[in-house]
Amino acid sequence: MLEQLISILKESKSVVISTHTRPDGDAIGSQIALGLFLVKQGKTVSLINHDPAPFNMDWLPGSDRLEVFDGSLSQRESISAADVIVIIDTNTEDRLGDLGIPIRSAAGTKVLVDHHTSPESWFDLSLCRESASSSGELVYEIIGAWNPDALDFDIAVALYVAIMTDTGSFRYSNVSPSLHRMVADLLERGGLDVSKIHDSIFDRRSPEVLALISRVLETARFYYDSQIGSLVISRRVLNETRANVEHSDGFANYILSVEGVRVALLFTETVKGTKVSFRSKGEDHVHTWAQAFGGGGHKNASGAFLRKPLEEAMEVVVSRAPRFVDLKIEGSESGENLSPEDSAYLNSLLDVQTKGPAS
Ligand SMILES: [Mn+2]
Repeated sequence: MLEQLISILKESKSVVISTHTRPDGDAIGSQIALGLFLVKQGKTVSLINHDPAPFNMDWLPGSDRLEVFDGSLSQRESISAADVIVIIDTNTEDRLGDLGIPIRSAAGTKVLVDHHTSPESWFDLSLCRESASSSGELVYEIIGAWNPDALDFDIAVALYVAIMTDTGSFRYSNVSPSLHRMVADLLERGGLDVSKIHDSIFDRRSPEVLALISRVLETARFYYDSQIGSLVISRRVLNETRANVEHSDGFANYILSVEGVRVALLFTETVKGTKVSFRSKGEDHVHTWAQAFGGGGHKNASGAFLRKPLEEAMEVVVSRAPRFVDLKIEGSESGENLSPEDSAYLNSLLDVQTKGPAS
C-alpha cells in the first residue's frame, strides 16, 4: 500500500490535500506536513478545507498555505484538475463538508490516509491503519519511505503537533515504543523545542474560557456508580460567558480524571440539537455507542449529533450505556447498592429506554 501510494504521488504533478470539517491538530498538522513535503518534491500542492484551522494552530509554519473552500472557480479548478487528491484524517464524504461533492466528482486519483474506523469505499487507494496513533504517524511513514532527508524543521513541527494532539500529549493507549522512537527522530531532525510547542497549542486560554470551564464543571454528573460521567455546555452558559465553544477542547478530560470513571460524555447544546462527545480510556470502547446515534470516530474518542433537546439527548444516551460498556454494578441489577437518588434516576432512564429507539 505504502509503496503504491508513493509511486502514485511520485508520478503526479498536482496534488490537493483536504481534511475534515472543524479540523483538529492531527488533521492540520498531517495536512501541512504532507503538503510541505510534496512541495519539496516539486509538486504543485493545494491545501483546501471546509473550515479554517483552529485558532491555536495559526503559528504553525506552512499554515499560510491553508485555504478555506469558498466555491470559487480557481479552487474548483485545482480540485478537478489535480492528478491526486489526498483525504487525510477522515474517511467519509460527509466529513469533508462542502468539499465532499467536488472531491468525489473529480477525475484525479483519490487517496485516503487515515486511522479512523469504517472507511467509505470510494477511495482508489488507502493507507489506513486503525491502530495508528494519528494520521501524522502515517505521514511520517510516507516521508520515511520516500525521502527521509526532506524532513526539515517545518515538517517536524507539523508532525509533532499532529501526534501530540491526537495522543493527548503522549498519554493515550495508542502510544507505543515505536511512536516514541518516531517522535525522538522528529525532535532530533527538527531541533524542536517541545515546551514552546506545547505552550503555543495548549496555553492559549482566555479569561472567558476559564469562566466557561467553571460553569461547565458545575454540571458534572455521574451515573452507574460513577463509571460514567457527563458535562454540559449549554447555549445559555456560552452566551453568558461569551466564550467560544471551539475552545472547549479537552473538557471531557476533567471527567476522565475522576477515579473510577470509564467514559466521559460532553453534551453541547446547539440550535438544531445536541452534540455528544464520547471519551474513554483503554479497553472501554465508545465508537459503537456513538454509531448507535448516527455518529462515529475512534474506539476511545467518538462523537454523535442528536436532533433532540439537551435533556432528552442526555437521557437517551446515558440510558444506553449498559449496552455498550461492560459496567460493573455491585449487587443486583435493580441497583440495591445505589443511593435512593441514583436508583430513582436510573429508573427514570429505564423508562425512557422502553419508549423505543432514538432516531
Ligand atoms: Mn486523527
